Amino acid sequence: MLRSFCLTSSLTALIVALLFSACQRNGSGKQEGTTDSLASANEDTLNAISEPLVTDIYTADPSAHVFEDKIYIYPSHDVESGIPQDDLGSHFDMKDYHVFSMDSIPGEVTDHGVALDVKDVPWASRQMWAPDAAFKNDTYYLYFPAKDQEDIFRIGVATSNSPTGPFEAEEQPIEGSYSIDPTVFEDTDGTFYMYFGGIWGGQLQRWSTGTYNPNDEYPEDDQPALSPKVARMRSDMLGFDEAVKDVQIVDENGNPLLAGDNDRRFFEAAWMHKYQDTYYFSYSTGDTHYIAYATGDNPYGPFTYRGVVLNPVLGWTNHHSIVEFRGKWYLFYHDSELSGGQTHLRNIKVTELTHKADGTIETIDPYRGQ
Ligand code: FUB
Repeated sequence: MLRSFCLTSSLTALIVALLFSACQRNGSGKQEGTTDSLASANEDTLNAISEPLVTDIYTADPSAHVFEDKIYIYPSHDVESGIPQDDLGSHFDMKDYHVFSMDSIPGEVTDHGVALDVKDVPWASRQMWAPDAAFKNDTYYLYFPAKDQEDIFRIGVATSNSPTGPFEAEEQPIEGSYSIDPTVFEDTDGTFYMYFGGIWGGQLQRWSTGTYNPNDEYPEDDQPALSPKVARMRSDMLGFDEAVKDVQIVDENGNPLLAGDNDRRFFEAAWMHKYQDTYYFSYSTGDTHYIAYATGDNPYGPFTYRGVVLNPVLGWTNHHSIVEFRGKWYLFYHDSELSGGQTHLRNIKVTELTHKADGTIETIDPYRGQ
């Protein structure tokens, strides 16, 4: 089914025409472009602000952390497995994770090889989607979503004594976990929280009653949007220390963002960072392709929508992390430059991010001339 792509940023008309107008809805709720056009448009007109960090394999969804005064990146490892597109996103058929490190930004990127393979996760069957990592108790924790034997997304945890792995997975997924895109945030008091969730292919809409319902049920457009989730982590970091809660994202009047507010409502790719005592909850708006952010005064929210961190990138998905390193703030993100725009074959990138004096974040255009 052809579907027009409502790109509201000001990419050049040529890029818009070539890259996006032929977008086809694929089953996962992701959209696929016409590869040939994308490849030639990419070569001729894409004027990206940053280069792919890794060029020999496809990488996406970069979660960056500073451990031992280095940057460590925990991305998805995109592969072409030949699985046709379907409504479940089955073609995002990732099988393992690699960890990368950088001594400086910019700087050389080291690939530390396979850190965890789906075949070594007892409960998981397929689709190793966007991961994250944390460090506590002299242990590194890798958090990752994957489908279980019933094809339900759960969130797993694996441990290592090194930031680069190899990681050993727990026998079972985290109790009470579901959906995708876990991110684990350490507050300044040392408490860790996991944020997670993603709609459409990420299955969050199947959990609105608290238990799994295999039917996709979405709120009406004039009803509050589905909320991302949060839970404080146990001190052993292997499970939740409390019942999972909704993360409320509200507008400037304190009203929840509505399901029909596609430019602003949560879709997937949660991330949390703290800057000058303010909590910044950022996320992808999915089918409108922004990385948006909302701020609050505590880790549970509510968070008030503030604007856009990153405008749409080449490809369908937009997914990021925000990290401070040696006094500067960076946005790690991805696009599909290397594959000429293929939705499921992406490459990670990094650029500097600016917090303005009024507490807002300067919106980043991933391509010059927008
Ligand atoms: O990489 C697979 C999925 O695509 C991620 O989990 C989403 O955030 C989107 O980037």
